[in-house]
Amino acid sequence: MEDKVVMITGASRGIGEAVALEFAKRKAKIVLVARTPEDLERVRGRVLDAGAEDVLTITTDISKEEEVEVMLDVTLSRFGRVDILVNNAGVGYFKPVVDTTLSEWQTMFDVNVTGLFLCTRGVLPKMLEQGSGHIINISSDVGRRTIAGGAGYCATKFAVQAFADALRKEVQRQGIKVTNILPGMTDTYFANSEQGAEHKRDWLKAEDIARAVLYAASQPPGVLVDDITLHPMVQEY
Ligand code: NJP
Repeated sequence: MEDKVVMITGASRGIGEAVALEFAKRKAKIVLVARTPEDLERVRGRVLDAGAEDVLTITTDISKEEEVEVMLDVTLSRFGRVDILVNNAGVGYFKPVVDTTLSEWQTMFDVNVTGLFLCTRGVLPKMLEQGSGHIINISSDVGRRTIAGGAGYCATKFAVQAFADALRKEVQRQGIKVTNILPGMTDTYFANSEQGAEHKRDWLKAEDIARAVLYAASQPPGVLVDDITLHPMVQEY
């Protein structure tokens, strides 16, 4: 990963932080993206300690087109390229449809789908110019199946899967890979929950997802990993 420029959204905690640390250990140049500057600064310190060659933090709400444009301008003026985009930022509200507000519905689509589209569309011209690049989406196991109480969230992740599958067909002949990682229940702060809570003891750890991202990202140029699904042994699937 030396000299590779890896941009990670939702990098201020949870899975995004773990992904950043995995790439840092392999001496990549890392761009950390999220909305909370203090959290990004904390992760920046950890990522530098872990061995990253260089780190850039950019405070960005990925659902806002103008902020994503600035994020890309700043990245390209610093590094001149993007080799890997990890579309990880995501939000979820889990409740029956009848109780789901329009604002919750829209926030899930704005971040999980539109934000992912904006970041992907933003890096593609540079990747096409490079003739190489890798878009890795942190989707969800509920991007291929559904759960009661998660209709809106499932719909966003099904959208991610469809978007990625179609995009892969568009760009794979131009040297660009598209991979979806589909985690099951993972111990993070997701959906305003507590990381390390007792009931999550046997769930996947953020590092488990990060290793899957690394696996996909470290294949030879001719090998394309479409999807990786992971879930904890305790989760019925
Ligand atoms: O969640 P969490 P995870 N613009 O809440 C950022 C998927 N997944 O690590 O902006 C930019 O700890 C937020 O930072 P901040 C899930 O759908 C999870 O578990 O400062 N960034 C934080 O860094 C998601 O796609 C589970 O608030 C924004 C990060 O996103 C991915 O895993 C299961 C943002 C969220 O960290 C990572 O989630 C599954 C915005 N508008 C899929 N909004 C699971 N944990 O069980 C949020 O199947 N962020």
